[in-house]
Amino acid sequence: MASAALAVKPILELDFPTGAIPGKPIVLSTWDFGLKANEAAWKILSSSGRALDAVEAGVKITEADPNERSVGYGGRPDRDGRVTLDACIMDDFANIGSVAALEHIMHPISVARAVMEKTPHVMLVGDGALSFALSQGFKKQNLLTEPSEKEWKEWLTKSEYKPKVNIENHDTIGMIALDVNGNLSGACTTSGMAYKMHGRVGDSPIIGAGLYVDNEIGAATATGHGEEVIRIAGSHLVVELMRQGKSPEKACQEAVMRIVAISKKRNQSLRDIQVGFIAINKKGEFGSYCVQDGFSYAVHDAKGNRMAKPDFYLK
Ligand code: SD4
Repeated sequence: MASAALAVKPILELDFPTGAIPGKPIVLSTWDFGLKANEAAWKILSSSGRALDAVEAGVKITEADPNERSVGYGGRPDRDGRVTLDACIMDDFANIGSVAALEHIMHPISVARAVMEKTPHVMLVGDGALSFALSQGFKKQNLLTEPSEKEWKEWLTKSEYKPKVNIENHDTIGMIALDVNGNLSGACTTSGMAYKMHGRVGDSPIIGAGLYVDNEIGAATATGHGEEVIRIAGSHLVVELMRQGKSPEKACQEAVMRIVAISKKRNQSLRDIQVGFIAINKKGEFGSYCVQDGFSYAVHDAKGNRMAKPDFYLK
């Protein structure tokens, strides 16, 4: 019996990197650009790397892609034609770093990580964030691409700020990962809502709103209308709901239901709002929920890299 069992290659060795158990490692990220980003993160996770390194490497792919008219380079500008970027990162030791309204830098997530690792602070904004980035060797670049500039000029003819659900607010990559050692980290990066007021900051660089990680419990990140996510301290809420025993999906759903309840109180039309949360817990279970149809996320685990569609409130 014993020798026959030994002859069979253990399933863990077949399907998972050394030391891994089912559910670990795993990486989740928002929207379909998450698929490419997950590939980069998976390279690190599947060779037993840290979740922190994986999420940074993952979202950098989206930041550098000029065809993603949403995150980093090529992102839609604010109403003054300026591409201003928000990003934050959080690791398993509750180390945090963030930048907001940062201009001219291709990889705000790496600047956020430098804030986390090299300064006594957790958040730098605007010119201060730019000066810090330059002092760290990041290069100043023009991030406004021709197609984004053209669209902005067309927008200017009416100058109506009514972000189109799932399009102009399809602006963020949030990524959360659990590594083979069972440690969690997350990253979130965006050019924010298209045609926002100059200086507007969304949820994405705000720890607790756009991203939260508690290495004992789980991690969550958000996409969509940042104002609504901030109003409920969304990602922190999702993690706290998981702490209370909710599954990742139920936790995301309950957070969305807060947004629903608040929007009713504030007489806000829910049809004009999209918010999606994604979450993983410490066991590697994952889930998501959003206000309305149109949001999807990418999951990469030992079974491969694929898109998943969450359930939503507005049917
Ligand atoms: C923001 N939450 O700046 C971001 C935008 C976004 O999908 O996520 N869009 O409010």
